Amino acid sequence: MSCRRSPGGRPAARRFTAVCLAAVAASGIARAHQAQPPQPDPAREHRLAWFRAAKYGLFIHWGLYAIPAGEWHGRRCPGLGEWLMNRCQVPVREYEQLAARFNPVKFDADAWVQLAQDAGMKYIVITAKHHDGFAMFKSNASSYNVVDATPFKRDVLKELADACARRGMRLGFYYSQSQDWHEPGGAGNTWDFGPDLGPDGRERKDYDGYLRSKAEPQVRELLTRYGPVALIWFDTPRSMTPERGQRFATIVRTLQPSTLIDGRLGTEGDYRSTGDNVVPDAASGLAWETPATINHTWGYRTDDTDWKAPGTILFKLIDIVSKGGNYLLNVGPMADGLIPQASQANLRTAGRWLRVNGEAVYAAGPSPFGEEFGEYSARGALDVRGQKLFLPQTEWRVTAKPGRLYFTFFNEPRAPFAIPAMRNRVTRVYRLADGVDVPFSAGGDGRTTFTLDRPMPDPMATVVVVAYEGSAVRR
Ligand code: FHN
Repeated sequence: MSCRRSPGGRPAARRFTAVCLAAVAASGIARAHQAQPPQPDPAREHRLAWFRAAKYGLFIHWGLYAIPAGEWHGRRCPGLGEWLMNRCQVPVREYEQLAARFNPVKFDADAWVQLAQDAGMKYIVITAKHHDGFAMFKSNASSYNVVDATPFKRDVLKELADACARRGMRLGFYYSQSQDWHEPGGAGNTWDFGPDLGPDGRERKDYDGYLRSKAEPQVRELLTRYGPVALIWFDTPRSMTPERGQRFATIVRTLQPSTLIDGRLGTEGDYRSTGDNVVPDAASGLAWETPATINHTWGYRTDDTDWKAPGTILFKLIDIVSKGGNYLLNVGPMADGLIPQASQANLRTAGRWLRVNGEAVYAAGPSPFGEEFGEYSARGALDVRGQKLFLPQTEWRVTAKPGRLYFTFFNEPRAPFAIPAMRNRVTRVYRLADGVDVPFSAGGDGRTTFTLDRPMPDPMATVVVVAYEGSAVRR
């Protein structure tokens, strides 16, 4: 992936690039394999139309790692649940025995889709194959899959695809194209198969053999057996040269030209993926997405119950939308097929808010202002990456539609609250939730003020709509 500054951006806008790139580096995606920034492309814009409107998606990390759930032979493995095999250096021959125990009899695809709908999410992305190499779908390319290797014998992706089709939910597949710890030629398993690269930096494994015999055929299977695929979410493009990345892109474009490619293939994708849980400090008009955890892991761990509260989820969603991005928020189902109840409850609470206030989110564009995001330290302080320290503000955010601005307050604003200067005449100010007018007055300095009732009608987040003349803000 790569992140590029928006042309002519204000100082805050310039922050998008640095934060994005640093986050990518931190998430283990080598700079050398960042994709080139997408060139203007009408076909891509057409593909992206639904994605830009959707704004909010459900990420699902589910696989064999849900069984150990962070613990191997009584020892807690540090880090992400889905990285257990790597972090505890579990040999393939041991780890693959988990398949014989995978029998999630409580898995109900319709219930998962219902959760996404209740949460107000517009697309789902599920791990078809994560770095452990286990496919959650029937595959002819490898018998290490949920149908052939488990007592469950059900094709999880097929059931989810059917439920999504029934319920009008878009479905995309996460596919770890590069790391595959089950295969001698895949990247990442150094404990069974030795280092990926020799001391001279050259590849030591038959990586292309793995790509051609497993990864590429499996991506073809995903694109031919499950109906329309909204997107393929590639990840950690180690050793993904542009030529290798292009092979995947060609498969996607040939089999399903409307399918989106995320920003982590290793060659140009359709949109930018930030680092995990990273939200840039500024807006961008280019399509982008933040993948994020609802606790601190993607795959289920019994010891991580630190769920983000509904108010936090809503702040992050609206913060991201006000900067032009999408929020792909993850849940980690358990080995029995259920999604932890507490995470469901928080998602549903946020979803109830969205049912009332969704107009401020879905298909909304970024803020025309930017000063509300925060500012650089006036004392010239540096952050941990040695870059100018950005001090974020989290009091309110703005999202936009033609002729309308949506001010979402997360704390009671000053009374009166002065909206940033704009030349358009404000015609009406009202609360989105109940349509009640909010008194406003135009100041001589071009700043309209309004006063919101106290206490704030919805303490979690209250949206005030500012209607104005014209379709775009003039400053
Ligand atoms: O290594 C993976 C990780 O397990 C998880 O899937 C995340 C989701 O964005 N991606 C990688 C790390 O960035």
